[in-house]
Amino acid sequence: MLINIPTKNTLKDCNVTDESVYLERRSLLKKMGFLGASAVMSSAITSTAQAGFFSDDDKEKVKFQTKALNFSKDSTNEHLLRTPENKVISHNNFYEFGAQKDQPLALSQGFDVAPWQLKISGECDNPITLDYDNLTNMFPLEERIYRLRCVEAWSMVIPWIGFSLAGLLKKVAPNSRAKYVAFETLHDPKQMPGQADRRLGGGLIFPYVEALRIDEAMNALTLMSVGLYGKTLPPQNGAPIRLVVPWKYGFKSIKSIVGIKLLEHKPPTTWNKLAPKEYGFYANVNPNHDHPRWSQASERSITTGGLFSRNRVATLPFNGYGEEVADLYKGMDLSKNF
Ligand SMILES: Nc1nc2c(c(=O)[nH]1)N[C@H]1C(S)=C(S)[C@@H](COP(=O)(O)O)O[C@H]1N2
Ligand SMILES: [Mo]
Repeated sequence: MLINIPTKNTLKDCNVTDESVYLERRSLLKKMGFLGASAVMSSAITSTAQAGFFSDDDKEKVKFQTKALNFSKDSTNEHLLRTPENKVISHNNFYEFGAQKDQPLALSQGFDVAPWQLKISGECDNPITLDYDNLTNMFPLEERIYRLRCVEAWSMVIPWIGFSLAGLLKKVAPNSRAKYVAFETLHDPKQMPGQADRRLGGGLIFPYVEALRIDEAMNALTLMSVGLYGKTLPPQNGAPIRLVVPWKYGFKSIKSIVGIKLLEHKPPTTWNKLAPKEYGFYANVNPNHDHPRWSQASERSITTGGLFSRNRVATLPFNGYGEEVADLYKGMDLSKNF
Protein backbone atom coordinates (compact mmCIF):
# COMPACT_ATOMS: atom_id res chain seq x y z
CA MET A 1 0.00 0.00 0.00
CA LEU A 2 2.92 2.34 0.38
CA ILE A 3 4.10 1.79 -3.17
CA ASN A 4 1.45 3.92 -4.78
CA ILE A 5 0.85 7.24 -3.16
CA PRO A 6 -2.39 6.35 -1.46
CA THR A 7 -5.58 8.19 -2.14
CA LYS A 8 -8.60 8.38 0.10
CA ASN A 9 -9.95 5.21 -1.44
CA THR A 10 -6.87 3.05 -1.60
CA LEU A 11 -5.33 3.79 1.77
CA LYS A 12 -7.36 1.82 4.21
CA ASP A 13 -5.03 0.77 6.94
CA CYS A 14 -3.00 1.44 9.93
CA ASN A 15 -2.14 -1.99 9.27
CA VAL A 16 -0.03 -5.08 9.22
CA THR A 17 -1.61 -7.97 11.06
CA ASP A 18 1.41 -10.16 11.21
CA GLU A 19 5.17 -9.78 11.25
CA SER A 20 5.52 -12.00 8.18
CA VAL A 21 3.30 -9.69 6.17
CA TYR A 22 5.40 -6.79 7.39
CA LEU A 23 8.63 -8.49 6.34
CA GLU A 24 7.24 -9.41 2.94
CA ARG A 25 6.17 -5.87 2.35
CA ARG A 26 9.54 -4.52 3.43
CA SER A 27 11.47 -6.79 1.12
CA LEU A 28 9.18 -5.90 -1.74
CA LEU A 29 9.64 -2.20 -1.08
CA LYS A 30 13.37 -2.73 -0.85
CA LYS A 31 13.53 -4.59 -4.15
CA MET A 32 11.66 -1.78 -5.78
CA GLY A 33 13.99 0.78 -4.28
CA PHE A 34 11.36 2.40 -2.13
CA LEU A 35 13.06 2.22 1.23
CA GLY A 36 14.79 5.54 0.74
CA ALA A 37 14.39 6.52 4.36
CA SER A 38 16.45 3.52 5.42
CA ALA A 39 19.45 5.07 3.77
CA VAL A 40 19.93 7.25 6.82
CA MET A 41 20.30 4.17 8.99
CA SER A 42 23.54 2.27 9.33
CA SER A 43 23.61 -1.16 7.77
CA ALA A 44 23.68 -2.65 11.27
CA ILE A 45 20.41 -0.97 12.09
CA THR A 46 18.88 -1.86 8.75
CA SER A 47 19.55 -5.54 9.20
CA THR A 48 18.13 -5.74 12.70
CA ALA A 49 15.30 -3.37 11.88
CA GLN A 50 14.45 -5.78 9.10
CA ALA A 51 13.81 -8.34 11.81
CA GLY A 52 11.43 -5.91 13.44
CA PHE A 53 13.35 -4.90 16.56
CA PHE A 54 16.69 -3.60 17.66
CA SER A 55 19.02 -5.71 19.74
CA ASP A 56 20.32 -4.27 23.02
CA ASP A 57 23.54 -3.24 21.25
CA ASP A 58 21.57 -1.09 18.88
CA LYS A 59 20.26 0.92 21.81
CA GLU A 60 23.46 2.89 21.37
CA LYS A 61 21.96 4.26 18.18
CA VAL A 62 19.44 6.17 20.26
CA LYS A 63 20.55 9.80 20.06
CA PHE A 64 17.72 11.71 21.69
CA GLN A 65 18.41 12.59 25.33
CA THR A 66 15.75 11.55 27.81
CA LYS A 67 15.89 12.57 31.45
CA ALA A 68 14.96 10.71 34.63
CA LEU A 69 11.59 11.54 36.21
CA ASN A 70 10.35 11.43 39.80
CA PHE A 71 7.14 9.45 40.08
CA SER A 72 5.15 7.14 42.32
CA LYS A 73 5.28 3.48 41.36
CA ASP A 74 2.25 1.61 40.06
CA SER A 75 1.72 -1.03 42.74
CA THR A 76 -1.57 -2.41 41.42
CA ASN A 77 -0.28 -3.50 38.00
CA GLU A 78 3.18 -4.69 39.02
CA HIS A 79 2.26 -8.25 38.10
CA LEU A 80 1.95 -7.44 34.39
CA LEU A 81 4.88 -8.63 32.32
CA ARG A 82 6.26 -5.50 30.69
CA THR A 83 7.43 -5.32 27.09
CA PRO A 84 11.23 -4.83 27.03
CA GLU A 85 12.15 -1.17 26.66
CA ASN A 86 14.13 -1.70 23.46
CA LYS A 87 10.97 -3.04 21.79
CA VAL A 88 8.77 -0.26 23.15
CA ILE A 89 11.05 2.38 21.63
CA SER A 90 11.80 0.67 18.31
CA HIS A 91 8.48 -0.77 17.10
CA ASN A 92 6.27 2.27 16.70
CA ASN A 93 3.39 3.78 14.80
CA PHE A 94 4.06 7.49 14.34
CA TYR A 95 3.34 8.33 10.70
CA GLU A 96 4.76 11.84 11.08
CA PHE A 97 8.13 10.07 11.11
CA GLY A 98 7.32 7.36 8.57
CA ALA A 99 4.69 4.65 8.23
CA GLN A 100 7.04 1.70 8.76
CA LYS A 101 7.50 0.40 12.29
CA ASP A 102 11.25 1.12 12.42
CA GLN A 103 11.11 4.59 10.87
CA PRO A 104 9.91 6.62 13.89
CA LEU A 105 13.06 5.75 15.85
CA ALA A 106 15.33 6.13 12.82
CA LEU A 107 13.92 9.49 11.72
CA SER A 108 13.03 11.28 14.97
CA GLN A 109 16.24 11.49 16.99
CA GLY A 110 16.80 15.18 16.21
CA PHE A 111 13.27 16.15 17.25
CA ASP A 112 13.31 19.41 19.23
CA VAL A 113 10.73 19.36 22.04
CA ALA A 114 11.70 22.58 23.84
CA PRO A 115 10.22 25.11 23.74
CA TRP A 116 6.88 23.31 23.67
CA GLN A 117 3.45 24.78 24.17
CA LEU A 118 0.27 22.89 24.88
CA LYS A 119 -2.78 25.10 24.54
CA ILE A 120 -6.03 24.03 26.23
CA SER A 121 -9.04 26.02 25.09
CA GLY A 122 -12.62 25.92 23.86
CA GLU A 123 -15.72 25.42 26.01
CA CYS A 124 -14.16 26.17 29.40
CA ASP A 125 -13.86 29.01 31.91
CA ASN A 126 -10.06 29.02 32.38
CA PRO A 127 -8.18 28.28 29.15
CA ILE A 128 -4.45 27.77 29.77
CA THR A 129 -1.24 27.25 27.88
CA LEU A 130 1.37 24.93 29.40
CA ASP A 131 5.04 25.28 28.57
CA TYR A 132 7.57 22.48 28.48
CA ASP A 133 8.43 22.53 32.21
CA ASN A 134 4.77 22.61 33.25
CA LEU A 135 4.27 19.23 31.59
CA THR A 136 6.40 17.47 34.20
CA ASN A 137 5.95 19.76 37.21
CA MET A 138 2.25 20.72 37.22
CA PHE A 139 1.05 17.45 38.69
CA PRO A 140 2.61 14.68 40.78
CA LEU A 141 3.68 12.04 38.25
CA GLU A 142 2.51 8.45 38.54
CA GLU A 143 3.54 5.27 36.83
CA ARG A 144 0.74 3.38 35.04
CA ILE A 145 1.52 -0.03 33.63
CA TYR A 146 -1.01 -0.47 30.83
CA ARG A 147 -1.62 -2.88 28.00
CA LEU A 148 -1.55 -1.22 24.56
CA ARG A 149 -3.55 -2.95 21.79
CA CYS A 150 -2.98 -1.71 18.24
CA VAL A 151 -5.84 -2.06 15.75
CA GLU A 152 -3.32 -4.03 13.63
CA ALA A 153 -3.64 -6.89 16.18
CA TRP A 154 -0.35 -6.62 18.05
CA SER A 155 0.06 -5.61 21.68
CA MET A 156 2.55 -4.46 24.29
CA VAL A 157 2.61 -3.71 28.03
CA ILE A 158 4.15 -0.32 28.74
CA PRO A 159 5.09 1.37 32.05
CA TRP A 160 3.94 4.91 31.27
CA ILE A 161 4.53 7.91 33.51
CA GLY A 162 2.08 10.78 33.59
CA PHE A 163 -0.98 12.32 35.18
CA SER A 164 -4.69 11.91 34.66
CA LEU A 165 -6.34 13.95 31.93
CA ALA A 166 -9.26 14.52 34.33
CA GLY A 167 -7.03 16.58 36.65
CA LEU A 168 -5.85 18.73 33.78
CA LEU A 169 -9.37 19.30 32.47
CA LYS A 170 -10.62 20.27 35.92
CA LYS A 171 -8.01 23.06 35.94
CA VAL A 172 -9.56 24.64 32.85
CA ALA A 173 -13.11 24.23 34.20
CA PRO A 174 -15.12 22.86 31.24
CA ASN A 175 -18.52 24.54 30.86
CA SER A 176 -21.86 22.81 30.30
CA ARG A 177 -21.46 22.86 26.50
CA ALA A 178 -18.28 20.78 26.64
CA LYS A 179 -19.29 17.35 25.31
CA TYR A 180 -16.12 16.31 23.49
CA VAL A 181 -12.37 16.76 23.92
CA ALA A 182 -10.30 17.13 20.75
CA PHE A 183 -6.52 16.68 20.52
CA GLU A 184 -4.04 17.83 17.90
CA THR A 185 -0.46 16.75 17.17
CA LEU A 186 2.27 19.22 16.25
CA HIS A 187 2.33 20.16 12.56
CA ASP A 188 5.93 20.88 11.60
CA PRO A 189 7.00 19.37 8.26
CA LYS A 190 10.56 20.62 8.83
CA GLN A 191 10.89 18.36 11.85
CA MET A 192 8.47 15.63 10.83
CA PRO A 193 9.51 14.18 7.48
CA GLY A 194 6.30 12.16 7.12
CA GLN A 195 4.37 15.45 7.00
CA ALA A 196 6.60 16.73 4.21
CA ASP A 197 6.52 13.57 2.06
CA ARG A 198 3.14 12.01 1.46
CA ARG A 199 4.53 8.57 0.70
CA LEU A 200 6.68 8.48 3.85
CA GLY A 201 3.69 9.65 5.90
CA GLY A 202 1.50 6.83 4.60
CA GLY A 203 -0.94 9.23 2.93
CA LEU A 204 -2.34 10.46 6.26
CA ILE A 205 -3.71 13.97 6.45
CA PHE A 206 -1.84 16.07 9.00
CA PRO A 207 -2.00 17.38 11.62
CA TYR A 208 -3.09 14.11 13.23
CA VAL A 209 -6.26 14.75 15.24
CA GLU A 210 -8.15 12.61 17.74
CA ALA A 211 -11.02 13.05 20.19
CA LEU A 212 -12.87 11.52 23.13
CA ARG A 213 -16.30 12.01 24.59
CA ILE A 214 -15.92 14.11 27.75
CA ASP A 215 -16.88 11.24 30.08
CA GLU A 216 -14.21 9.06 28.43
CA ALA A 217 -11.69 11.87 28.86
CA MET A 218 -12.64 12.18 32.56
CA ASN A 219 -12.30 8.44 33.25
CA ALA A 220 -9.63 7.65 35.84
CA LEU A 221 -7.72 5.42 33.39
CA THR A 222 -7.21 8.15 30.78
CA LEU A 223 -3.62 9.31 31.02
CA MET A 224 -1.55 12.20 29.76
CA SER A 225 1.84 10.54 29.45
CA VAL A 226 5.16 12.38 29.65
CA GLY A 227 7.42 9.38 30.09
CA LEU A 228 7.99 5.65 30.03
CA TYR A 229 10.39 3.30 31.77
CA GLY A 230 11.32 5.98 34.34
CA LYS A 231 12.38 8.68 31.86
CA THR A 232 10.84 11.38 29.67
CA LEU A 233 9.29 10.11 26.42
CA PRO A 234 11.55 9.55 23.44
CA PRO A 235 10.30 11.28 20.26
CA GLN A 236 9.16 8.05 18.61
CA ASN A 237 6.73 7.44 21.51
CA GLY A 238 5.24 10.93 21.37
CA ALA A 239 7.53 13.38 23.20
CA PRO A 240 7.00 15.51 25.10
CA ILE A 241 3.36 14.63 25.90
CA ARG A 242 0.83 12.17 24.49
CA LEU A 243 -2.49 10.62 25.36
CA VAL A 244 -2.90 7.01 26.53
CA VAL A 245 -6.38 5.45 26.50
CA PRO A 246 -5.76 1.81 27.36
CA TRP A 247 -9.21 0.37 26.55
CA LYS A 248 -9.17 1.75 22.99
CA TYR A 249 -7.15 0.81 19.92
CA GLY A 250 -3.76 2.50 19.93
CA PHE A 251 -4.59 5.04 17.22
CA LYS A 252 -6.73 6.98 19.73
CA SER A 253 -3.60 7.53 21.87
CA ILE A 254 -2.40 10.59 19.96
CA LYS A 255 1.25 11.68 20.28
CA SER A 256 3.16 14.97 20.64
CA ILE A 257 0.10 17.03 21.51
CA VAL A 258 0.06 20.83 21.05
CA GLY A 259 -3.67 21.47 21.37
CA ILE A 260 -6.60 20.26 23.46
CA LYS A 261 -9.98 21.79 22.77
CA LEU A 262 -13.29 21.32 24.56
CA LEU A 263 -16.13 21.17 22.05
CA GLU A 264 -19.89 20.94 21.91
CA HIS A 265 -19.95 18.75 18.78
CA LYS A 266 -18.03 15.64 17.79
CA PRO A 267 -14.97 16.66 15.76
CA PRO A 268 -13.43 14.69 12.87
CA THR A 269 -10.61 12.26 13.75
CA THR A 270 -7.74 11.20 11.50
CA TRP A 271 -8.23 7.45 10.87
CA ASN A 272 -12.00 7.68 11.01
CA LYS A 273 -11.99 10.36 8.29
CA LEU A 274 -9.73 8.26 6.11
CA ALA A 275 -11.64 4.97 6.36
CA PRO A 276 -14.82 5.26 8.45
CA LYS A 277 -15.90 1.66 7.85
CA GLU A 278 -12.60 0.39 9.26
CA TYR A 279 -11.82 2.80 12.08
CA GLY A 280 -14.73 3.98 14.19
CA PHE A 281 -14.84 7.03 16.44
CA TYR A 282 -15.06 4.92 19.59
CA ALA A 283 -12.41 2.33 18.65
CA ASN A 284 -12.97 0.38 21.86
CA VAL A 285 -10.98 -2.85 21.78
CA ASN A 286 -13.58 -5.47 20.86
CA PRO A 287 -12.76 -9.11 19.99
CA ASN A 288 -16.33 -9.54 18.71
CA HIS A 289 -16.14 -6.84 16.08
CA ASP A 290 -13.65 -7.68 13.36
CA HIS A 291 -11.83 -5.19 11.21
CA PRO A 292 -13.25 -5.65 7.67
CA ARG A 293 -9.92 -7.14 6.56
CA TRP A 294 -8.80 -9.12 9.63
CA SER A 295 -9.98 -10.70 12.85
CA GLN A 296 -9.76 -8.81 16.14
CA ALA A 297 -10.34 -11.96 18.20
CA SER A 298 -6.67 -12.39 19.03
CA GLU A 299 -3.44 -10.42 19.02
CA ARG A 300 0.29 -11.01 18.68
CA SER A 301 1.98 -10.25 21.97
CA ILE A 302 5.21 -8.38 21.36
CA THR A 303 5.95 -8.70 25.06
CA THR A 304 6.47 -12.43 24.99
CA GLY A 305 7.05 -12.80 21.27
CA GLY A 306 10.25 -13.44 19.47
CA LEU A 307 10.06 -12.92 15.77
CA PHE A 308 9.40 -16.54 14.94
CA SER A 309 7.16 -17.57 17.79
CA ARG A 310 3.44 -17.17 17.37
CA ASN A 311 2.47 -15.69 20.73
CA ARG A 312 -1.16 -15.31 19.80
CA VAL A 313 -3.23 -14.40 22.82
CA ALA A 314 -6.97 -13.80 23.06
CA THR A 315 -8.04 -10.17 22.82
CA LEU A 316 -10.18 -9.03 25.75
CA PRO A 317 -13.24 -6.75 25.54
CA PHE A 318 -12.12 -3.20 26.33
CA ASN A 319 -8.58 -4.61 26.34
CA GLY A 320 -9.25 -6.06 29.81
CA TYR A 321 -10.46 -2.76 31.33
CA GLY A 322 -14.20 -3.53 31.11
CA GLU A 323 -14.76 -3.25 34.85
CA GLU A 324 -13.56 0.36 34.75
CA VAL A 325 -15.15 1.51 31.49
CA ALA A 326 -17.99 -0.73 30.26
CA ASP A 327 -20.54 1.52 32.02
CA LEU A 328 -19.60 4.40 29.72
CA TYR A 329 -21.26 2.52 26.86
CA LYS A 330 -24.35 1.15 28.62
CA GLY A 331 -27.26 0.82 26.20
CA MET A 332 -25.11 1.43 23.13
CA ASP A 333 -24.89 -1.10 20.29
CA LEU A 334 -21.14 -1.69 20.18
CA SER A 335 -21.26 -3.28 16.75
CA LYS A 336 -22.69 -0.04 15.36
CA ASN A 337 -20.66 2.26 17.58
CA PHE A 338 -17.34 0.52 16.92
N1 LIG B 1 0.35 11.77 16.06
C1 LIG B 1 0.27 10.43 15.99
N2 LIG B 1 -0.15 9.73 17.07
C2 LIG B 1 -0.23 8.38 17.01
C3 LIG B 1 0.07 7.68 15.81
C4 LIG B 1 0.52 8.45 14.68
O1 LIG B 1 0.82 7.92 13.59
N3 LIG B 1 0.62 9.81 14.81
N4 LIG B 1 -0.07 6.30 15.76
C5 LIG B 1 -1.02 5.71 16.73
C6 LIG B 1 -1.01 4.23 16.74
S1 LIG B 1 -1.72 3.46 15.40
C7 LIG B 1 -0.52 3.52 17.81
S2 LIG B 1 -0.67 1.83 17.87
C8 LIG B 1 0.18 4.19 18.94
C9 LIG B 1 1.55 3.58 19.11
O2 LIG B 1 2.20 4.12 20.25
P1 LIG B 1 3.70 3.66 20.56
O3 LIG B 1 4.51 3.80 19.30
O4 LIG B 1 4.17 4.56 21.66
O5 LIG B 1 3.63 2.22 21.00
O6 LIG B 1 0.33 5.60 18.72
C10 LIG B 1 -0.80 6.25 18.14
N5 LIG B 1 -0.61 7.68 18.13
MO1 LIG C 1 -2.11 1.30 16.10
